[in-house]
Amino acid sequence: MAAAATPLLQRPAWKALEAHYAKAKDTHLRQLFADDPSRGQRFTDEAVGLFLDYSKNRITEDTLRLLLQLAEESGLRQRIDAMFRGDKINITENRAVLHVALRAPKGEKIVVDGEDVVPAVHAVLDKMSDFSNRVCSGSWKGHTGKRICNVINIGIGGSDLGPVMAYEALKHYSQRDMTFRFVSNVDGTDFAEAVRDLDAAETLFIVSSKTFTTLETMTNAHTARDWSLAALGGDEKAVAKHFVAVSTNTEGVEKFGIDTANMFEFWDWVGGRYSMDSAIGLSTMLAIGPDNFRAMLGGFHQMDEHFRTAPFEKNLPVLMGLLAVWYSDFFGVQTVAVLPYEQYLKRFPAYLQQLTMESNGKHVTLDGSRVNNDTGPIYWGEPGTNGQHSFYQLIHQGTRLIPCDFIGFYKALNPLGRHHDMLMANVFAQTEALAFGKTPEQVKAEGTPDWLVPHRVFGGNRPTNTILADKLTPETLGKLVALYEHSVFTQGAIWNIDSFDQWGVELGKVLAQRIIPELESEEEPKLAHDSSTNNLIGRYRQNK
Ligand code: G6Q
Repeated sequence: MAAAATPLLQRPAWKALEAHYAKAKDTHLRQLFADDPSRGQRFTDEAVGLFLDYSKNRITEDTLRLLLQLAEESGLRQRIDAMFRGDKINITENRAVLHVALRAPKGEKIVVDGEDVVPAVHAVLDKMSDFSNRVCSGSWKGHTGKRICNVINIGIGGSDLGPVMAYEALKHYSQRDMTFRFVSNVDGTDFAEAVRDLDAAETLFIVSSKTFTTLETMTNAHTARDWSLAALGGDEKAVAKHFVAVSTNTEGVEKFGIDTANMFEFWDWVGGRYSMDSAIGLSTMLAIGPDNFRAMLGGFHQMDEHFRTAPFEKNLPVLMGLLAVWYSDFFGVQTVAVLPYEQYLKRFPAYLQQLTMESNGKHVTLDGSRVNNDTGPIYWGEPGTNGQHSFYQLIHQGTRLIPCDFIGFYKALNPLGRHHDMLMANVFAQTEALAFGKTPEQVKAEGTPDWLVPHRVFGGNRPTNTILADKLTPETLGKLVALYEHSVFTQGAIWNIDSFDQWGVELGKVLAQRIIPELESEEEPKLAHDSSTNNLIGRYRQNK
C-alpha cells in the first residue's frame, strides 16, 4: 500500500506552507478581493452538476499551488488508485475500502481477494428492488394478510445515520402512504415512541446491522420481536413476515429467527459510515423506490469518477479536503460548520459528523506513530436560515475562526411565492457578511454613537465555501455525499492516517458490558472501578 514516505512536517510543501502562512495569515479577504476583481470567478470549480465557489477562503494562488503540491507529496494519487483498485487500505482491520464498488455500474470490474465484487453488488440490488416492489405494491403481506404500511429501520451509527439522513433528504420523492421510522438508541423511549401509534400487523422491521451483535440494535430487535409477537398472537411464524435483516452475519440472522431468504447481504469491505448505498439503504429504497435509489447511486458514481480522474486543481473533493487541512493545521481551526439551505437536508450535518469525525478523529499515522499535527476538525451544523437566529452570532463576531460550507439550490422542491429567493438571498448575504464584515468607519457613518461602535463592528475575514446545485434530487444527494466522502479521504491521505477504522468507540462498549450486570444483579455487586464510577453505580442502584 502506498504510504507517504516522508513524515508530514518534513515534506517540502508543508515547510513552504508554514513560511507562506506566516506571511499570509493576516491578509484580509477584503484585500484579496480588492487586489483581484476576478477572484470570484477564478476560485470556482464545477463538476458533475455541483458548483463550488471557494473564492471566499483565505488563500492566494500561492496557497493553492502549495496545497496541491502537498497532495502530490503526500501520495494522494497513489492512495486514490489503491482505494479504487480494492487494496486493503484499512490497514488496522486488513480490509479493502470499497464503498465505490457499491455504486459501480454493471460490467465494471473491481477485484477483492481474487473475486470481482460488482456482480454480487448488483445481485443484492436486484433482490432489494424485488423486495421493495413487493412491499410497496402490497403483494408482500403481513402475518394476518394486511399490507405493510409502516417500515421501521432498527440500526445504529452507520446502520442508522445514512438511512435517516437519506429518508429525510429524499422525502419529497417518497411513497407518502407509508410511514418510515428509525430506532437506534438503546433508550427504550426511542422504540416506545416509534411504535406507539402503529399496528403490528402492518409493520415491517428491518434489522440493519453489519455484525448483528451490536448491543443497541440487538436489544431493540428483540423488543420489536416481542412487541410484534404479542400483538400477532404469539405465532413465531409471524417473524418471517415482519422482520428482514441487512447484515454480513448469516449465522447471527438465522439465530435471531429471521429467514435468511429475507436477508440482504453486504460485505466487510463496506465501512459502516460508508454503507448507505449498500443494503443498509433498504429503507431508503422502500421509501423512494428502486429507480430513485439507482439514480442516487448514479450520482455517487459520477462523483467517484470525478474524484478518480480529474486533475487535483479541478477536483472538487480534493480542493475541499485541502482547504480543510489548511485551516486545521495552519490556522488551528477546531470546527467546521456545514449549513444546508434546504430543509430536507436537516439531518445532513448529523450524518457528516460520523463520516468526518469517525474517519479522521485519529491520533496516530498508519505506522502507529503519534501525529505531530491536528487531524480531523469537529463538524457540526443546522439548516439555514434557522441557525442565523442562534449560533451565527459566534461565527460572525466570536473569537474563534469557523470555516463554513453553505449548500444551496437554484430551484426549490416546494416553490411557494417568494420563499426560495428569500432563502437564497440569505446564503449570499451570509457569505458576503462573513467575508467582508463591517468596519468601524462604516458603522460610524451610519450614525452609531461612539460607545456602541465596537459592538456593531464585524471583523469579516471568515472563510466560506458555497456549494450550489440545481435542485435536491436522489442523484444530487449521491453527488453531495460522495463529495464529502472523498474530501474526508483527501484529508486522511495528507495526514497519513487510517480513515476507515474506529478503535476509539471500542473502550466504552467493553466497559458498558462489564457494568450492565452490576446494575442488574439482585445481590450487591463487588465494585472494582475507580471511586467515582463505584459511587455513581451505587447511587443508581439505590435509587432506580
Ligand atoms: C461506522 C461504525 C459504526 C457502526 C455501528 C453499527 O463506521 O463502524 O457506526 O456502523 O456501530 O454497527 P453494526 O452495523 O455492526 O450494528
